[in-house]
Amino acid sequence: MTKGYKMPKGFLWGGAVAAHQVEGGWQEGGKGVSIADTMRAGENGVPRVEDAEVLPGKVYPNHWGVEFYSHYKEDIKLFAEMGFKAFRTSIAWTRIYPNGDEAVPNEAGLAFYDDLFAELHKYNIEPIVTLSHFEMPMHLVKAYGGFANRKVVDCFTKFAETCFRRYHDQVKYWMTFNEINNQTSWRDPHPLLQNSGLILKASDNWEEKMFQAAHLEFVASAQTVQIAHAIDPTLKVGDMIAFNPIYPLTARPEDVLYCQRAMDYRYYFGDVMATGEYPAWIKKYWARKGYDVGITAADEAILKAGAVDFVGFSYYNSAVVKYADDNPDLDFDEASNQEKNPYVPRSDWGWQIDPVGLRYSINWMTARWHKPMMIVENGFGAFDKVEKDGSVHDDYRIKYLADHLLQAEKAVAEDGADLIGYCPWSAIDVVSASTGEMKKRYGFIYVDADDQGHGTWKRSRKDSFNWYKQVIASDGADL
Ligand code: BGP
Repeated sequence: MTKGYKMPKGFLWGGAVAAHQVEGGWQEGGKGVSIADTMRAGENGVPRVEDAEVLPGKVYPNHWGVEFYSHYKEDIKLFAEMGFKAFRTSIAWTRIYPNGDEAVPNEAGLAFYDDLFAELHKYNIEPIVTLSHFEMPMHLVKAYGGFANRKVVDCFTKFAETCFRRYHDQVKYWMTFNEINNQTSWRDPHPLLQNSGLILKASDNWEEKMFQAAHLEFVASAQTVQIAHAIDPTLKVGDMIAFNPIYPLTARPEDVLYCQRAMDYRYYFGDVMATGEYPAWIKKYWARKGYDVGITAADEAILKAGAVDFVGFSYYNSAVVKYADDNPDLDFDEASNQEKNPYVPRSDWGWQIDPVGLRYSINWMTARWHKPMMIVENGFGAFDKVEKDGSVHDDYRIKYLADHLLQAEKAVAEDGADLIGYCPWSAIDVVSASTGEMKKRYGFIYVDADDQGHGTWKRSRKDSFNWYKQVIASDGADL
């Protein structure tokens, strides 16, 4: 249906995936073992600390993904058919540095991405690349403790530099760490392993460790921005923030104030990466808690000189908080972030569906960070049903995406936001990051495979495929 809005000329219409969720070929071409390779099917995705190994007899869905490693030409052809102008994926760190700390990169891994990017350019599709999407080499976790250790900052920046030198002619848009701020909602040690490579002991203060690791990721990211610009000033490096706006449950001033703190807490990551500085409140917070985050004067200079060029973000849902009377210090607790919003529906996985929240989020980020923005994930995880003739009527997905796109278009047309691209999750069905399952599907393209990795891997077009094709062809006018 035509709604009267259009995205501007040159807008990067595309789709997104991550290497570990699609590629498979986990031992092809000299690839090493990453954190994602230890993720088991159906066990809530993220590996348990004690199980962060590849054990015989267990099912590890990222070992095959959707076999993109061997099917990428066929898949890119389908992306081109939809009219993609951009495609977001990640480079599996373990293809380039199998252990993460080698002196020289792995040529076979580098060559794979040469071919992948060349294939995209054949169809004038712009690659958008995340450097770290939950894919740290397992060796860096075991040998150094992930981002608990400054050695890993050097390993990451070396990996980034290798990628920039090799691919700067092919790839202009880069992002450093996927959903870097998700660590605040993952108080359990396992997800911290997924994001920053930390394995925590029961005696550790998870929050202090999280702030310390995030700090080293900020330093790594800021150095990466500077390295990119030195190698090729035309490169654009962004952060990647998991953005779900938090609303106060009521207009009670305490609820509103607490909500403000919740937003500050979840999005200080974006503050540091966009402005190069920590906000004042967080330093007070650390002092009150007695945390030593280990920030040096040299680090502060690096952060200041390495602010990102754009803000990449994912948007799936919104959240609601309520102030508790026994919390005068406004300490943010993720448990307070689980209130149900009576005004919005929920998905089969309980995610609140809130298109208007996307417009609000874009405007919030614009006012706060003053950067160009790119939606690098937005989508609807659902059980898809394949009809006898092979078709998939995913009208629920079309509705979700159309409703969200309309709000993004309004943010541009009515509010003046500088939105440069839209890459919904996911370009093709992928293994779910939080559940390790295939049955939570997001793609425009159906892949015949189940949670155990059984199937023909045949690709087919869902109804949303044809819908998105028409959206792109009309620059977003025809939703
Ligand atoms: C984000 C991740 C993606 C992706 C998506 C959907 O958190 O960056 O990797 O998977 O969410 O989440 P899920 O697969 O858990 O439904």
